[in-house]
Amino acid sequence: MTLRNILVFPDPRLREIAQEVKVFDEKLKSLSEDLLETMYEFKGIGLAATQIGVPKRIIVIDISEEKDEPQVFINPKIKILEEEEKAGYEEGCLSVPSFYEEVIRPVNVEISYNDLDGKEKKIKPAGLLGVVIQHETDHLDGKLMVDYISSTKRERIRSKLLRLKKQKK
Ligand code: QAP
Ligand code: CO
Repeated sequence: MTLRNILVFPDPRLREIAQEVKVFDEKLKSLSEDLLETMYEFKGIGLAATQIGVPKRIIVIDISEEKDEPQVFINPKIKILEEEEKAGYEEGCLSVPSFYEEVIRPVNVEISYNDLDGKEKKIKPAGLLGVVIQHETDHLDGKLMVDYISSTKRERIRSKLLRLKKQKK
């Protein structure tokens, strides 16, 4: 297992469209382990491969209290079952460190995905799990939580994070 670096907004690599996974091999398992290790290290509840600079359609999530329920979703696809009911959640993102913004998303969704062995699965996630899957799947399409807020707010976050990055160098 290897701890990976997490890209920070506005890194252009966060805007890439990730490629579908077609080969379910040991390399995929090892990459998923790296994602989980990196997510746990930085106290996250979700991480997408795009965030470590690997544009493949892989996301990992653990929303459990004890941090002992890792979940891996390969090639996740979201189907909105019902457009009317939406809910707001104060979201964070390891690629937008220390900023939290409310994002409104549909509540009733169905997720189709592959497991690590390539088996096709389908779930109807409840509550936070549905929110995090939607947030992480956005990353695979180059979309970020800051795209849901006003451009003024987004610009402010952008310049703050750029300034922090230059300070560190
Ligand atoms: C996505 O984000 C998410 O700013 C996962 O300083 C989170 O794990 C979707 C984190 C909440 C919906 C609701 C953020 C850790 C973790 C930070 C994360 C930070 C340390 C973010
Ligand atoms: Co994120």
